[in-house]
Amino acid sequence: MNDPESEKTGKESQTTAQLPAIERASAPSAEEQEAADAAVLKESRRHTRRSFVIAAAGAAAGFGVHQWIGSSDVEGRQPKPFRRAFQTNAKLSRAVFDDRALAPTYSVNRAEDLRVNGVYGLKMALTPESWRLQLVGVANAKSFPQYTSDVTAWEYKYETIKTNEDQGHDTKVAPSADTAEKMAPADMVATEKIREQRVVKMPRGQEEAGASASMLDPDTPGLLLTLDDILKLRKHDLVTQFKCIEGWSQIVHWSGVRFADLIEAYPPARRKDGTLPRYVYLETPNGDYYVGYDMKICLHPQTLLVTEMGGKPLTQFHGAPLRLHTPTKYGYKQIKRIGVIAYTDTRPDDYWTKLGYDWYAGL
Ligand SMILES: Nc1nc2c(c(=O)[nH]1)N[C@H]1C(S)=C(S)[C@@H](COP(=O)(O)O)O[C@H]1N2
Ligand SMILES: [Mo]
Repeated sequence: MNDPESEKTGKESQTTAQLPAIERASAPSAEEQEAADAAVLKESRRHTRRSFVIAAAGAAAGFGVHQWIGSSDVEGRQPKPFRRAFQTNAKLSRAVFDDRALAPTYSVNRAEDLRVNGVYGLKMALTPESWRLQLVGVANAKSFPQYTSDVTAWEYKYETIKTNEDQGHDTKVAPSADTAEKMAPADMVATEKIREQRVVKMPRGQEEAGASASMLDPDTPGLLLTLDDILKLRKHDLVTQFKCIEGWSQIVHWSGVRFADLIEAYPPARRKDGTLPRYVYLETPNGDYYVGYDMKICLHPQTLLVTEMGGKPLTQFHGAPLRLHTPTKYGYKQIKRIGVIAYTDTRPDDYWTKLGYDWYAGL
């Protein structure tokens, strides 16, 4: 992590990776690019979720065509030119992306506190002891002590206090230190007795993108893992850059376990030809936020199931007790508060893809 080589690579990438690497119709001049960058950053600070799309579209197409994009037809939620640029980018990244290539890492003293951005599926505080990981598609699942004939029957408990107003993707709003403190898992445990808790089977699809098409059927067998089960895997630290498609990035110190180690400990049932299933589907408890991944990305050595950030346990809004980090994908694929991991051969649904964003979201 402290090796000067990777530190050097890191710096280089930092100067070039401020904004999403999106294909442009014609390359803007450095000046135009700078103006566009400034405009996007300003927009993303100033506006609420509605302008998330528009601000990003400005960045995609370059400064000056913003108006035209704003008035063009909308496919899904995404203006057409943006969508086209994205499709080209996806093809490109599939063609050139080496799955084993490592993202730059940084020395830990450069790590910052990550801002909070996006609280879909996190609005109610989850009672920590009620957390389980529903793991589906495991080979010989019945041979594990955590086996259950229906993982979907697991009941998550929530604090009855509603924890947060809808922050959407308004990057200017972060919970006050006070709120964040109140939501810290340790605190939730301490005040447990004086707080009402209840089991909530929340109705699905309450958030903007609607219900996931990949939700598990009732009576899906699998494993119910506890956080202790996860923490038995080898601890792994990583300091990488986290990039949000809204145009900001931060260096973050992550700790947790490698996704690859979970897959090794609880291997997927193989296909008839002996190969691994192609995809992995993840969702929050009760399914309000969900992402789909290629198995290959989950096996990438820098793809982590994160339990700590900056050396401290994850807070509620950062996805306690378990979130995903991969430096190979934009933030919107990095799901917070994982409730389900399912190995599958069907390409999974994905929250932001439903709203017009690229499924791969590759960096
Ligand atoms: N459950 C959940 N996970 C989520 C989101 C969300 O709204 N809900 N937003 C995503 C997006 S767009 C970003 S940029 C990151 C932000 O993570 P942070 O709040 O820890 O900075 O979380 C990602 N994972
Ligand atoms: Mo994001």
